Amino acid sequence: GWRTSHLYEYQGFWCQIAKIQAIANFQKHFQSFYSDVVLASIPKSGTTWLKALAFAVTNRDRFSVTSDSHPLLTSNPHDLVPFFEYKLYANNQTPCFSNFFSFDQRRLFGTHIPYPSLADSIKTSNCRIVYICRNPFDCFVSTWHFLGPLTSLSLEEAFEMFCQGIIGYGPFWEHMLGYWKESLERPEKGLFLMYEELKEDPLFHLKRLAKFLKCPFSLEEERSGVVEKIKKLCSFQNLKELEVNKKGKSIMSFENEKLFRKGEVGDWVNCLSPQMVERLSKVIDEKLGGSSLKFNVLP
Ligand code: PPS
Repeated sequence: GWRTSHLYEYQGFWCQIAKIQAIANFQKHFQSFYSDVVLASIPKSGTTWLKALAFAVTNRDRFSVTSDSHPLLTSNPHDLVPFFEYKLYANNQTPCFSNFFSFDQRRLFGTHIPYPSLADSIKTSNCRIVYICRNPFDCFVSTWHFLGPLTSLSLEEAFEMFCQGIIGYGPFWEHMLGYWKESLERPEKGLFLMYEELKEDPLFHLKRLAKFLKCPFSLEEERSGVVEKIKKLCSFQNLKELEVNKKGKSIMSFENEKLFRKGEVGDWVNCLSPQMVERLSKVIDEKLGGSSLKFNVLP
């Protein structure tokens, strides 16, 4: 691929050169089980939140969500649900799955890799894929706050690159459309969640998630408030205040505390000029207007 500000084009998406070997190893070697769950997203779309929710939901028979020793109280979600490209296949090691999962536990993985570049066994097996999508305005602003200080780019330059599709694992429209199409074509295999919808009605979407993952909440659970407790356990406020999330690094060299900034819908109004809003609206219209994918951009 060719170089644009540390990102290279690999299999049609933008990627840091340092990650290419890990991704290639994952593609070549990963073997999925039918029971696996892959949580996919473009960065800064709600990955950490989805990991927490899916972990709490699928492990609630092992770890009561009301327990004082629930793993989410002492581990960052990224340590419970490893990324293929940042954890399992990083450093060119052969992954040690037993560091993350006991043999009888359902495996949950995270990834930012676009759908067409997933390991074949994920696409061909019966394992489940859950995608979380966020409106591009907030996605850009979140990325800017996270990565901006680490680059020499101005806000305007970073924004222009984002609009041209030059962002890790982007273009964002191709990333979203790849998983969107998959969820429409094979709804039993792919679930498409929206950050904004999850914010608006977490209980409804948590039930959808549990049903999709074949562990629906029983009436008894609903009556005793288990769904509500998972919502609270995984809420932005709760996770942000935990000691474990105020220190340490769970994704490469990134501080855990930086994973919890505002956690709101519509913060882009505080960052983007009217011209920027117009520019990105046009890009969204041009690239996604023909699809049935639509965003809520206001709280
Ligand atoms: S990463 O690095 O890709 O894993 O980051 P990701 O988790 O996808 O995105 C970070 C943004 O998600 C917000 N966040 C949350 N929102 C709601 N609920 C919970 N529990 C939660 N946890 C993290 C986080 O604050 C980032 O968004 P912004 O807009 O920057 O606040």
